[in-house]
Amino acid sequence: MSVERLKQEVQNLRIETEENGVWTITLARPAKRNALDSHTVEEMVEVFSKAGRLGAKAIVLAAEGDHFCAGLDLIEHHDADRRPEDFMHLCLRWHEAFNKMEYGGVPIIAALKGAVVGGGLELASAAHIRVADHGTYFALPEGQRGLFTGGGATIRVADLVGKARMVDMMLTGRVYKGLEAVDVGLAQYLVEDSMVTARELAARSADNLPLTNFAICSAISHMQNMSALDAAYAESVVAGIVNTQEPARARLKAFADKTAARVRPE
Ligand code: 1HE
Repeated sequence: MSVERLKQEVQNLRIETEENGVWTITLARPAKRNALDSHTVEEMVEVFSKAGRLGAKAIVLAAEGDHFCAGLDLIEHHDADRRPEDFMHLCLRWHEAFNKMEYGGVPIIAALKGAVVGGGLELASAAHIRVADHGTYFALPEGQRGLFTGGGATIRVADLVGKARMVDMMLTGRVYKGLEAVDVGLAQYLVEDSMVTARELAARSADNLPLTNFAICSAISHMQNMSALDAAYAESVVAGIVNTQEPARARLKAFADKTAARVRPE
């Protein structure tokens, strides 16, 4: 499968690739506020399974229209009148897509705007960096819709904001935005233009060695799932491989030669 073929295969996502290895994957159902229907979820499984192997060094996850993502396609869900096992299997496909993102080893930077709600927040929380603008707002309206989260919020959103805040968001429909959203951990950046900043962060990430990024964007998440003892062991194994990789030698030499950039506060 080539990148060009993948680009042609998807309908609800748009894929753009740049010379520096940065891909932009755009949710492209703005008329439906980028609500995630089952077809879009399948496209995400496909794209995020293949991006790393097809050369993506970093990914900007963007959205067409005024809103990042309105979550589960409520109209499809209403019309499908699903049985419990149907919805369980659908959730497992959401997990497949979002696990490919979180554990796939390619940095994903979400350029957020407008509504990042319900399953849209579950999607955003599977990215490695979240960039919000001043119009971005976060909520889990499942409680008010008679629903429950099914795309990993109980793990990833709870991880970002803590259990008490997540419960409050679901019980009361509380909406977070602006600096408060950053303070509680829903976004790491609050900027004028989330797309511009996400592209900058992606380009910067793509300059790292791919194996280093793989460890950052896969091993850390895996280690969070382990006991401290096992995580420390796994960390030593990953560091053994990453920290002795051949391409790192030139970077270490540059430091020793005093030609490499120093860490400065500006
Ligand atoms: C949708 C959806 C959707 C919009 N499914 N079609 N998610 C929610 O509860 C969010 C529901 N959506 C909203 O609250 C609002 O639509 C928005 C704040 C996102 C945007 O408002 P607005 O005024 O710009 O748009 P709108 O007029 O509400 O909707 C425009 C169209 O998008 C309209 O379709 P149209 O064919 O009548 O034009 C809407 O039906 C459609 N649309 N949101 C389907 N979500 C794995 S479990 C995950 C659990 C959940 O995610 S629960 C869902 C939570």
